[in-house]
Amino acid sequence: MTKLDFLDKLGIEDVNLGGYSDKWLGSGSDLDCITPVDGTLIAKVKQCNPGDYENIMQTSSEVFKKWRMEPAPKRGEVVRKLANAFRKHKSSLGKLISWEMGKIQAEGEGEVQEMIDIADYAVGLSRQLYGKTMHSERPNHRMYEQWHPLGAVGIVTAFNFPGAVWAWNAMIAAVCGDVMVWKPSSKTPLTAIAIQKIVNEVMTPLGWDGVMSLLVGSSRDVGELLVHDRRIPLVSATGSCHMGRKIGEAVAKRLGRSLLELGGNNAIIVMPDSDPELVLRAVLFGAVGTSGQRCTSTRRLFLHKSISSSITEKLISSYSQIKIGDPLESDTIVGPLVDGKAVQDYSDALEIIKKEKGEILCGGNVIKSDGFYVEPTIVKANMGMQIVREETFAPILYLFEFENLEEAIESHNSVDQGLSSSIFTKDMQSVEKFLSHSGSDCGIANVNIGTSGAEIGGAFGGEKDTGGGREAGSDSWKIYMRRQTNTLNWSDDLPLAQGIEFG
Ligand code: UN1
Repeated sequence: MTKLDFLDKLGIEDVNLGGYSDKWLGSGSDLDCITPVDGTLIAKVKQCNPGDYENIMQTSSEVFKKWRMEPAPKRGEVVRKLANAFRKHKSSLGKLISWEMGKIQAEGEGEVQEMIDIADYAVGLSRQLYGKTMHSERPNHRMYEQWHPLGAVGIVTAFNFPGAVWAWNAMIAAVCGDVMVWKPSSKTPLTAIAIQKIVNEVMTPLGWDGVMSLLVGSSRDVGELLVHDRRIPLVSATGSCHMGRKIGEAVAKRLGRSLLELGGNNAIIVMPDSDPELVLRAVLFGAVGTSGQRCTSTRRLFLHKSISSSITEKLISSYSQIKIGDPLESDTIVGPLVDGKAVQDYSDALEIIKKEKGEILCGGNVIKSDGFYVEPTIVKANMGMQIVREETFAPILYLFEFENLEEAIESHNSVDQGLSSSIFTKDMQSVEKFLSHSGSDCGIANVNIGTSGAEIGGAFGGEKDTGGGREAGSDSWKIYMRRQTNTLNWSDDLPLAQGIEFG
């Protein structure tokens, strides 16, 4: 992989994908990289084998001993340099993401912005890894807690956010004093390599090689090793519920920690008093953005029956104007799906929809061309259909009608996943009902905002089969550290807690 023609074509000279001799590239078998834009082979990447894995783990374990002793604000300073490097390469990296996995350029660049945002956040966090001080029940004693670095973090990421989700984990874990080993999706190794090269540009001159390592390889060859490795106290994984369940079980078996951010089946509830313009824009971005391949994508739309037909008409009319095509063309709204398997999943879902008597209101076809394009689809459905309970990673939106909010919330919560949700209304009681203990059961619940496009400042993740993990902002950092409770006695006596007299 010395010269890649597509980089010239995209005009991104500052993305360096390196050569075979780079130490972070593997010595195992070749992985074919196919762009979904036109279905052509754009590169071959050397994958890591178990021997490479072992080398990486040994280096990481050694580097951890030094990195953990670096003061957290100094680690923050290193992350600040990474943020600047991401800024420098934002446009090119955004284009590469588009070319490798198919999201439109605006979203590709938005993803790099998300990497920059979380890095900036982590810089501030590096001075705010606070522990509590408690009042001891014993005289002249002091109690407090400290947060220490945890060790090596395994980061398993999906193709749909090939950079941002790594950054959510890596930037926070870095200021927490951890080292990390990243196994990206085998569908997006080039983005991972480009990011690792940027990391190396910053870290190598600072002497911090090995804090962040990359492991391009199959689940069978290296993913399994990572999941079962007791040297990795935390495995953070993003992907399907099926994959997450396997990882969660394996990590739990060795009493490790896992942070799981898995599938969603996200819905918007639209009340009669909502602003139809806002609803339309939010549904479009949520349902067809990233070609329906976000874990936060809007998959279900609950429409109050008084506004159902007018919103449905408007939606169908908007869908008919969507430009589908090359994600790097500025007027494209929907790029391709990631690969042929994703197109097959879309087709299979449509077959089931027809069998289950869902009514296809628009779309429903695979577009015959080079690349992996499908039509965004709207289906009139009911919650009795099995397919609406599944997360199909494609732009298929199911519509449901409801009469009252309680009924809508019940249907909304009746699926296995619990990631993101939203309501459109101006009525305070409806808002509070939706956000109350008996409202949305999701990790994310929005008002007059769609289900996707969360900011990094909040904790991101969801309940039930979504896995329960929280990444990015708020106090998500705590899972990347180990808590230690310290009790100090500065008296001349040894009083026991609970007033126990002993001996
Ligand atoms: C994902 O799809 O795994 O909230 C992450 C969003 C993005 C992140 C999605 N900020 O849609």
